[in-house]
Amino acid sequence: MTNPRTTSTGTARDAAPPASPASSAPRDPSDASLPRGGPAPADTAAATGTSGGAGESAGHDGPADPAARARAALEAARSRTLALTDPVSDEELIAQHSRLMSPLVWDLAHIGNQEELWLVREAGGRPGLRPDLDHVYDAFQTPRADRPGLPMLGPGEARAYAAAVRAESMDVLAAVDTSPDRPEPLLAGAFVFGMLAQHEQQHDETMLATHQLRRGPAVLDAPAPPPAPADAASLPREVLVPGGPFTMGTSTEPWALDNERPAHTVEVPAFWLDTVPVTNAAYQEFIAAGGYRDPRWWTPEGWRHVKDAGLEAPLFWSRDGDGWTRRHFGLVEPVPADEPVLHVCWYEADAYARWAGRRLPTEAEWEKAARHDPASGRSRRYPWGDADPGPEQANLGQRHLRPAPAGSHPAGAAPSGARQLIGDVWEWTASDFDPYPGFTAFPYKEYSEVFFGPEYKVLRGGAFGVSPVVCRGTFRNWDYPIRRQIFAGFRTARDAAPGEGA
Ligand code: AVJ
Ligand code: FE
Repeated sequence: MTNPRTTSTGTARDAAPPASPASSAPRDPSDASLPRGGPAPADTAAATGTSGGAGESAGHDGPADPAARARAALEAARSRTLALTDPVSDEELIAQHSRLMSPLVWDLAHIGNQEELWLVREAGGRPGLRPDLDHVYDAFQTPRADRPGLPMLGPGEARAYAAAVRAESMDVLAAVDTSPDRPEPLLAGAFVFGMLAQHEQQHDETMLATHQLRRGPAVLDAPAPPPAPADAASLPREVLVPGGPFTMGTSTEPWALDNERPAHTVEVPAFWLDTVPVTNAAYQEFIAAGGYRDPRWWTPEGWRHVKDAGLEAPLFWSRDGDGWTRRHFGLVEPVPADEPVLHVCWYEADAYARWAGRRLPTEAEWEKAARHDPASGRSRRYPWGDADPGPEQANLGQRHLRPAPAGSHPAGAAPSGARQLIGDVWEWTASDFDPYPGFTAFPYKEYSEVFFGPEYKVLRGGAFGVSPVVCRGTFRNWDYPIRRQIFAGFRTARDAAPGEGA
C-alpha cells in the first residue's frame, strides 16, 4: 500500500514522538477468536448499503455493527503481527533473510505507517504521528532488496510506533460514523478499517513466508492438522463443473477490494477439475519421470527459467537417497506424500499440468467451481455457502503451519464435490491479473491497478497462513510466474467433452 491518493500526505507537520510501548494484546496467532455470527440475514445487502448483484449472495456474517467487526479484525491482525515478531531476536528482526523479502522490522513499521496514513490521517482527518517516516515505508519508493539500507526504526521503536498508531486509530474508529449507508465509500461499513485489517494480515502472511525462508532453529510452532478423513483415498480424481453463465466478482461483500469488483456475468463451458490440490506424491512422479529435463512440458519462458535458475524440485526440497526431504519452518522432514504440494512457481504448475495431459484452470473456472450453486444459479461467498469459514470448512488463519492432507475438510466441499478450494495452499490459475469489466481503482491505484497485465498470474483460495478476513471466494492474489516463496500449489483441469455437463 502507499499514500492515500498518492499525493496527499494529509496535514504533515512536526513529527510527534511515538507514545507508549506495545500493549499486551493476546498472542494467539489464530483467527479463531474472530467473532462469527449466524448465517447472513437475507437482507444483508440492504443492511450494508451495497447494491446487490442479483446473481450473488450478499454480505458477511460477522458482527452486524461495522465498527465492532472492524475492531475485532484489527485486534486479530495485531495479535498475529506480534506473534510473528515477539519471538524473534532484535538481530533477526533487522536482518534480511532473503532478497525477496523485507526485514521483519520493516513490515512491522510499514503496517503502522499505512495505518497512520489511512486511519489516523485520511479517515480521522488528524495530523498523524510520524509523517516524516512516509518515504521509508512507501513500498513503491523502496524496492524490497534496498530496504536494509533505509533509515528504519529499530525493533523497539517500531513496536512503540505501531502501538501508538493503533491507539489513535481506535480513537478515530470510536469517533467516526461507519454506518453502511453514509455516502463516503471509505467510511461506509467501516471499509477503510477493514482494508487496513486486511493489509496487516497480508503482511503477516508475507512475514510468515520470511519465517519459512529464514535459516536457523524454528521459532514458530502449531499443532498439525487432523489426518485426512476416511473417504479421502476413495474420492474421484476429478469433478464436473457444469457449463453456463455464472456471477464472477462481487458488488455486495462490504470489505471486498477493488479488483474483486464489480459482480459480472461470465460464460464458462463445462470442465473437469481435480477434486483436491495436486499432492507431493503426485508431484514427485513428475520429477521422477524427468519432468524438469523435458522441454515438451514447459512454455518457452518456463523452460528458460528452469535452465537459468537450475530448478529440479519445489523450493526447500532436497534429495535424500531415493526420496525427498524439505525444510519447513526451521525443521527438516520427509516430504509428506499426501499433502498438497507447496512452493512451486507458476511455470512448474503449468508444466506439471501439461505432463499430466491437463491444464491449469482459468481464474473464471476456479471461481465458478468455488462459488456457483447450480441449484439456485447464484454465486455464494464460499464453496460451502455464505457462512464465514470455521475450522471444519477450511485450514486458514495459521491455526496450523502446514496444509491439511489432500481430501480434508468435507464440510468445506463445493457443490461439485471439490474440496480444499479455500485454505491449505494458494492455487495458481492460468490467468493473467486483469481488471474486471467496470473496474474502478479504489481507494488508490497502487493496490491493484498498477499490477494489471500479463506479468502477473492470479492465485486463488488462500493458504493455511491466510486470515479469513482476507479470504473470500472472490479474493484475488497475484505474483510473478517465477515466484516460489509464497504458500502456493495448484490443481489441474480439462475441458469437458461435448454433452458432458451441458
Ligand atoms: C496482494 C499480496 C500481492 O503483498 O504485494 C500489501 C498485498 N499490498 N501491501 C503484496 C499488499 C500492499 C500484495 N498482494
Ligand atoms: Fe503493504
